[in-house]
Amino acid sequence: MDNSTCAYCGVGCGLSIDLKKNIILGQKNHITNSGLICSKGASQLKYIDKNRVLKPLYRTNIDDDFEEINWQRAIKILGDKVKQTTPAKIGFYLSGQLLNEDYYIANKLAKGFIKTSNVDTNSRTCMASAVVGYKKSIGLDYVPVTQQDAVDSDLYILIGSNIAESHIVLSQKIKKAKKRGLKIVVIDPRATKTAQMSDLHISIKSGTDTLFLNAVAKRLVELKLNKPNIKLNGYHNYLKQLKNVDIQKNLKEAGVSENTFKKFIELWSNSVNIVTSWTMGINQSANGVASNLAIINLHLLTGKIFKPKNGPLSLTGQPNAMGGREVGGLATTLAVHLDYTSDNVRKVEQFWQTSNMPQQTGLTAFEMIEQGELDFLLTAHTDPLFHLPNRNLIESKLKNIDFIVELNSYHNSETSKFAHMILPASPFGEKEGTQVNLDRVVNYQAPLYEKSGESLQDWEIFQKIGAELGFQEQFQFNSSEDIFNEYKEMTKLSPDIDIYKTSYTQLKKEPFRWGQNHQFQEANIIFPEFKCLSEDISPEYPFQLLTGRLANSWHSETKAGNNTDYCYISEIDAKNLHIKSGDMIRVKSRYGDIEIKAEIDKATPEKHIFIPMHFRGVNYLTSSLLDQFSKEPEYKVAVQIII
Ligand SMILES: Nc1nc2c(c(=O)[nH]1)N[C@H]1C(S)=C(S)[C@@H](COP(=O)(O)OP(=O)(O)OC[C@H]3O[C@@H](n4cnc5c(=O)[nH]c(N)nc54)[C@H](O)[C@@H]3O)O[C@H]1N2
Ligand SMILES: Nc1nc2c(c(=O)[nH]1)N[C@H]1C(S)=C(S)[C@@H](COP(=O)(O)OP(=O)(O)OC[C@H]3O[C@@H](n4cnc5c(=O)[nH]c(N)nc54)[C@H](O)[C@@H]3O)O[C@H]1N2
Ligand code: SF4
Ligand SMILES: [Mo]
Repeated sequence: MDNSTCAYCGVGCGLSIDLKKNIILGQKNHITNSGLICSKGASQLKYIDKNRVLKPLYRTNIDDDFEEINWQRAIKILGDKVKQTTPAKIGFYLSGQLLNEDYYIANKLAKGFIKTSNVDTNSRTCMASAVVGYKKSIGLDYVPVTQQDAVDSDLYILIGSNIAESHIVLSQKIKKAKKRGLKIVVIDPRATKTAQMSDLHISIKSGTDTLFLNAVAKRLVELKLNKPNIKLNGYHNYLKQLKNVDIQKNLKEAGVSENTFKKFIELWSNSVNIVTSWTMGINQSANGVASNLAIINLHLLTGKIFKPKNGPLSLTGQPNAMGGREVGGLATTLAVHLDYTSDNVRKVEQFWQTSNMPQQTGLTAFEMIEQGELDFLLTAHTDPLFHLPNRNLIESKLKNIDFIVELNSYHNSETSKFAHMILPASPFGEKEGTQVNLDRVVNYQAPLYEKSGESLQDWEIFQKIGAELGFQEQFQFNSSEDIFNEYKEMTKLSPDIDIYKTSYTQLKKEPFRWGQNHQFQEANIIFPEFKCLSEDISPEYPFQLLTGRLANSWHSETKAGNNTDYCYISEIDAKNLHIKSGDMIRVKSRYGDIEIKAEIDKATPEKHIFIPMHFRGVNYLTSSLLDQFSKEPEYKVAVQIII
């Protein structure tokens, strides 16, 4: 049996793999999953050689077909393209699915040597609002709770988070905990599978969570339940602003009844230990950061934080979204949780033995492409054309980029339609490295097979590019472990990451949770202002579009999932519009339109349409609206249905 880690979601399950029998089981003694596993996790061996890119592919013009070329020629062409332009016109678009080692090398090459800070990741579309929320309130990008705390708490609140389909092993544990008395509240416009296992489902109007949460805060203060257990900067001012909150008005705007609100307040008041989790329903919003603050505030205000079984537990989606935050994969951090200050830049320059690094943050994911000024775009382990909002706009911008290179293991990504070069990356099973799950557990992912064809691990490709650009000396790593050793040394510069305490030898035996001894002395409590920026439904666009996940699919479905080409509408809307399950409909927004099969669904509320984000055309409908602080897209628009 080989031990490894699941390459799908942020839960971060340990795997026991029997290669002779070709089966994957949950690792029994693993700190996170204790033997549990979901169907995606158990079936990942079958994707290792399906539909693989096995050789470098190249074309001079995106209207031509790709031709196979050798590595040497590919890297020479790519290097020449980098040399022909300036750092400001170069962008690296990375992914929360890269391993730490791949991410670290990409960041070092781009920021340290190519000297561009335009290094961002698909995590911008995913949890950037949570990063900003934590940094503003507790001062650090640090998740101060674990999954086990949620399981052991008395009340688990899930806001905009459908763990029954997205964090399945966590949801299995929560289901079990419910049997011994754990209460569950789900706040989601849809009656999701998670809502179906809850004690209270609040079908909130999408985008209004800040209003609801501020109303809760005010009521808790009225009930004298404000008992902070840490020094709160700005507390006086916060309480003053809370006084102006009109509970009735907020509830009305959020579509929550007085009675439901009362039930929620009762559950909060009667629970000793409370954990709150949130995911895309909160983060992907023009008020994403505000709602993150509003959630964390409830815990700060009532002293339900920084102690076991309590606190705000943001759930990251991708397997190494956290690792990406930590190495510095966001354009807004330098490396190892260091922000861009001249002092920090100097420290990092010294560590990497380089000079003249960029002094400022770079372009974030959407901006990188929307601003349309790049000459060179590299994407690794992600498909921006599939996943960025306002696809018609993104397509028009991609067409103007002189050179796009994609690192992918599989054929047929949407971005590959606009790429000039595709470089073959070795996927899960053929690569080695580490990844960090949603509650700071560093796990080891084991190589199981030889690499196929001419594929290389992502970091090896970045290293080749580094050498071509003249940085052989700084990119001489012989193994993933070599890179990890340099990375862990670098974490000594970090304000909080103590990954330097572990090693490959130890990680192969058991995972390591970083930041165990971090002590918080104070936090900031900031009143979150709600801004009414989202598109509301109107007579012309009478349906609210929501997008999200299904249990057996993974994103663009190059791996798990199959043809998710349908949308959900409510029974009542189907009746009014004379739509039957299986009918083709046209869905149109102000930004684009698509054709899709309709399915009637009980979980979808009236005047809503739910399209699985796995449907590749989904982002023809979405808009360019971003949260102003985190630059995370909103992905929610008003649409019309045309029969
Ligand atoms: N099976 C599967 N699991 C996955 C993934 C996958 O592709 N497939 N992807 C992973 C990734 S990268 C991520 S980020 C996570 C995402 O995990 P989740 O965020 O749990 O997944 P979504 O389906 O996007 O769910 C978002 C929920 O928010 C609700 N929602 C929408 N708008 C609002 C709002 O304004 N307020 C509130 N309160 N709720 C709202 C939606 O109805 C939906 O149920 O899943 C991870 N796990
Ligand atoms: N409308 C809407 N849009 C969304 C969302 C939503 O909820 N609604 N969610 C957003 C979120 S949270 C996320 S995380 C994104 C996800 O969006 P993406 O990151 O674009 O989705 P994936 O399909 O996971 O893309 C991963 C790519 O990496 C490739 N790959 C697999 N293994 C390897 C490897 O080892 N190396 C390399 N180099 N490549 C590999 C896969 O073939 C695939 O093309 O979508 C975002 N977009
Ligand atoms: S819950 Fe997530 S990490 Fe665990 S097996 Fe399923 S997909 Fe993998
Ligand atoms: Mo995500």
